[in-house]
Amino acid sequence: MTTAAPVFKNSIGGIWQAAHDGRTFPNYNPATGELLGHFPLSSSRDVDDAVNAARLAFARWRLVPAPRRGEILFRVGELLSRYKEDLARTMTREMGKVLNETQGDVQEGIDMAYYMAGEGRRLFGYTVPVELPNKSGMALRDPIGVVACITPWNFPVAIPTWKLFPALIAGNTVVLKPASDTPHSAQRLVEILYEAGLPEGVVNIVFGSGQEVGESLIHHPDVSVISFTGSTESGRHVAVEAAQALKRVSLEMGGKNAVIVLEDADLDLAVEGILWSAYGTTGQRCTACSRLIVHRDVQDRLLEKLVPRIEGLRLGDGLDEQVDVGPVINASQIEKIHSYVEIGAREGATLVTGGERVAEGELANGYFYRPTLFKDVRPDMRIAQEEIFGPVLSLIAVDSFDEAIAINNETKFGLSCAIYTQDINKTQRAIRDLTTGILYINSGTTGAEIQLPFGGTRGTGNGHREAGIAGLDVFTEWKVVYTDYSGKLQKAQIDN
Ligand code: UN1
Repeated sequence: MTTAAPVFKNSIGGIWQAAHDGRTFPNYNPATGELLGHFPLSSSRDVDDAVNAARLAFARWRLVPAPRRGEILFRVGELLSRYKEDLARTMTREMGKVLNETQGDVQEGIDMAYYMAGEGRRLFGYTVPVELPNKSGMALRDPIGVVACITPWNFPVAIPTWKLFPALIAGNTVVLKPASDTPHSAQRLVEILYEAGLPEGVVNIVFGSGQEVGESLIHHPDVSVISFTGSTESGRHVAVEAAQALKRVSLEMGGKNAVIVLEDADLDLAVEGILWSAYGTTGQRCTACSRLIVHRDVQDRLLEKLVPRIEGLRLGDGLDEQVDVGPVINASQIEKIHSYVEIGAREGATLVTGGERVAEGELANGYFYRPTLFKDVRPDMRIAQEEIFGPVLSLIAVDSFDEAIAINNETKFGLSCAIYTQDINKTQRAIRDLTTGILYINSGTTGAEIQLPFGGTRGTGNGHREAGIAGLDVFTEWKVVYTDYSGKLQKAQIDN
């Protein structure tokens, strides 16, 4: 260790502690290269301890009445609001996205805290009439046990809260493994949970690599549920491994989300939505727009408006309020983005703007990539099919609404999609025919709110949803109770 950068610890059973073997890894600012801190490079022994602490805490936490659990989440919401600015700055420093987006990220956590806190007084089950007299039937939600949450770097507070808060309100306990590019935001979140009065061991955090910490969590016999958000490649691996062990898995992975602009669209409105959803968060959202499907009649007019706006986006350190687009997360990500730009050029797409790394002046030590647009993209090109996770947008021109729908539906993903049209009949067809988990009409592909289900079709996930009431399904098991108060044996399907 070379500098005075702070050294952080895992939280296991409510106690902050170093990894067993004392190893650490560094955390850097992607805008400046500055060393921010050191975090434990944990091993399977640390995971064992964390899962054990969560298992012990489960025995008590499941018995805490859900409204009481909710009170803790209300306090978490209050504390997240109080620390919002500070947390947003911490996040911008380690993740890169601009301050108003990191504030939005924390806000999603606040929203989720209050929403799930309220669930403490609902957590609805239901009763249904049964076939026999003097007998009742009801279904209620049971917690499952220890939940492993494996979270990505692009929403360092929001995504952990989408998993933790429903898991907690339902009575589960958690081991959180945050992405190693954004450990500090997750560390602060866990500190805040304990400040709000969470009992020891109910949430544990173990820092380290996917290979070691992630693998150990997936294989641990006392982990009952795995909730994963990240790349398709890693998600597939989690699914295969967890299937062997018959564990419940929720996967939220990639997207190749399209904005469809029809010939009757309000083009000025469309430009705003495209800019925000393609280049906001430097394109690093799973909901980011990376395909622009445009009716050929309006392509030139749209480009006239759009290209100068893309070129006017200011790159820089997200802490600077004049900046629109921050850096990408790390060296391998910027290489991946650039390699896709080269692939696009080789495939015959026309580069309209961008297509290069920027490393001059103040940007010299960061991972900055010029917002990029390709046109003349064919739907079967790799840049139109594969998730790039960066500020690269591919324009595909079409001759009809039918063609736009078909192209939208022909990727292996199905998270989000947007359509710009003023024709109410077309919006109804869009609702019916677009294969997508989330559809936006006359706004961009990002900005899902936490009270509605979040997730996608096809290769985006495995059928589960996060957020909203549906978000509880991953973390609860339905238990059905029949009570026979007739005082005699009644045989269902025979006596009735
Ligand atoms: C993600 O990119 O993984 O809808 C989540 C949105 C945000 C969440 C994105 N509320 O863009």
